[in-house]
Amino acid sequence: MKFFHVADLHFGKMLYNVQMVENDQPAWVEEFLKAVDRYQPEAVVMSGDIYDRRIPSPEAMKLFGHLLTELARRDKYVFVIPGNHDSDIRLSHMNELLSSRKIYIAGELEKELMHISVLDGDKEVNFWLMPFVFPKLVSDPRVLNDPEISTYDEAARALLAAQKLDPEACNILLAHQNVLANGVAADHSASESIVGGLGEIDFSAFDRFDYVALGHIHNEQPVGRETVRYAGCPLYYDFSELGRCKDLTLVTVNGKNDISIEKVPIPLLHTLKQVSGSLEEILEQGQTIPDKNRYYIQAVLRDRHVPPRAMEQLQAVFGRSLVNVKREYLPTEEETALGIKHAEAAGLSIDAQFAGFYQETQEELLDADQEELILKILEQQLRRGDVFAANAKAVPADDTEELIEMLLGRTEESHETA
Ligand SMILES: [Mn+2]
Repeated sequence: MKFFHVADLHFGKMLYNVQMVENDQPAWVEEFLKAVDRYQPEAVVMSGDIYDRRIPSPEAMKLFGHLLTELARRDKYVFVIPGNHDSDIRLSHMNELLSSRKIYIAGELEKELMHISVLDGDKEVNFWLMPFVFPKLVSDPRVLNDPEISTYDEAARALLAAQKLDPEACNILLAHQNVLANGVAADHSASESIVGGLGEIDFSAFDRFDYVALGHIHNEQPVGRETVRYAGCPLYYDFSELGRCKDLTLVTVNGKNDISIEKVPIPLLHTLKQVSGSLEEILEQGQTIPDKNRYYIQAVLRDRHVPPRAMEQLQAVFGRSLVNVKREYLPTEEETALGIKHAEAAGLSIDAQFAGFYQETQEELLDADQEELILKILEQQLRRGDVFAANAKAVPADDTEELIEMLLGRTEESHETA
């Protein structure tokens, strides 16, 4: 039997100000369905992060609904697990109904993982659906009731050990975790919002499975062995993915010890392009790029001082393809010796640095209220004159509380690992 392994669809994700769900993601879905028609797999496996956020936008939900409907129309098995960006219940609440159409969506974690047996000739291929797990979830009385479990690795091993696998059958696992091989971390993209070193599980935890369809890391790659692998996110979600392969992963199960992996190209509406140099150099490069609307372009400005009207000039040349302008002034050795910090040298104000940091870690922009609060805190600090002091003191307690309250109120629904 054959199946497509996809992961980290992140329906509803934005690439800077571009709403991917308006063009790129629906275009990907149509191309994916074409590939399904062409390669005729029996199943499609989706290893988490279906949506970009726990409360998905209506457009993102419509798109996922369309994808499932079209796969059901083609009578395919569909196996889905929630990732750390998904709400397990929102994703799976119609599972019972959908399973009558061969669509299986794992929801809240239970001791016995959802598993589905598919007959391939006279052999059984079993799909095991492990939702995104973290230690507290697994050690909970309702799951393993084992307070000793404290790491992700322990949690995954204990949970998987509790499953009654048929060793004669071919066992496929869906998982959405940070998997590494013998201490070597997988190659990350910057679009994952994964805190380095957090949640690590060694690939040997999956030794009993013949193929492990992973999600979470956005760069496609095997981890430890060819048959433990990340499918990668289907589209370019960050400029750090420049040049990365976005081909589909097609898995063929010939037998328990005979699994082959094939990469299937899929056309994308846009690929990425980065242009860098001084403003003058970038504008010159811009003239030579044909068909700019096939790209999302990032301009990396390396001028010491940005010339006036730089943005206007860039937009005139690159048009709507320009999605981001980054300043990357590399300080001279002398400047470094003088202790001028990179960000300061690039001329970013502290609030802009914070906004950038927030956007990077939370995958959303500061709203007006938050921006105001940050400015207020900075203003107070400035009045105290210690923002730039080497031993800058803590933010005043009142503001800290207000900030924490606001962030908590806002991130109550946000995912587990940031
Ligand atoms: Mn993801």
